[in-house]
Amino acid sequence: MATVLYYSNTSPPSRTVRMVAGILGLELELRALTAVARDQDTPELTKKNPMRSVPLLEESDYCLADSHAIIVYLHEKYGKEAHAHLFPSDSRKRATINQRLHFDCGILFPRLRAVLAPTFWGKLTELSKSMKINLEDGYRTLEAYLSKTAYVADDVLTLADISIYSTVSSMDGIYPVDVKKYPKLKQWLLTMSQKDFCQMYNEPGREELVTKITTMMANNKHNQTSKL
Ligand SMILES: N[C@@H](CCC(=O)N[C@@H](CS)C(=O)NCC(=O)O)C(=O)O
Repeated sequence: MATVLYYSNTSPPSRTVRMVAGILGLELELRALTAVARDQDTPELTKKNPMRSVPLLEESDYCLADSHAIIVYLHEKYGKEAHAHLFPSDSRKRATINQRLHFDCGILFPRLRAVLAPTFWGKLTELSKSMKINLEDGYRTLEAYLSKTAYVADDVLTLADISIYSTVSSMDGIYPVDVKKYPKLKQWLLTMSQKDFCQMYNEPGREELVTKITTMMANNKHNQTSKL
């Protein structure tokens, strides 16, 4: 049975799923979509995923959306003993990882998306004050987590690091993490960026997204001033 992933390279949550699949040694049948062009809105895909988002996982007649739900499913289904630390069975450790995953899904990623969407629509020319405050607040929270443990939820790498890294490595390219204010976060970003699975499945898409966003902001500015 093939495990199909509808994804986009520039999409942070898509990269999360590819990183976890890579660690688990699971081969994915990849179907690339351009989310900005709304490739995911076809009737066929809308039926499979009413949220009309990427990533989307499909195994026979089973479909699952949302990277956070997908990585937990993949770990449960395909994880071996060597992968137990990524999502341990200890109730409190698992609860902390779940909290961090919800933090990424409900707070961090929407704050990045709030920058990406208006940029793609041709509206945003630079980060607003409130966008910067929201990104800073995310960095501050992560610095606090990383002051307690070496990784974001534990002293070892967990699913939470992989999920949060795809989001924050993209944020860092658009609004750099200040090493003086957030030294632990900066170090964690560096440590994560050197891992094989990040090099292989995150960094190329992250580069592409950051270049696209910074170029589009400059173009938006040019287009808006030339209309004046
Ligand atoms: N919480 C979701 C977020 C997915 C998401 O918003 N993906 C973006 C691409 S990065 C997308 O599909 N945007 C199109 C849309 O939401 O309509 C996840 O983790 O999978």
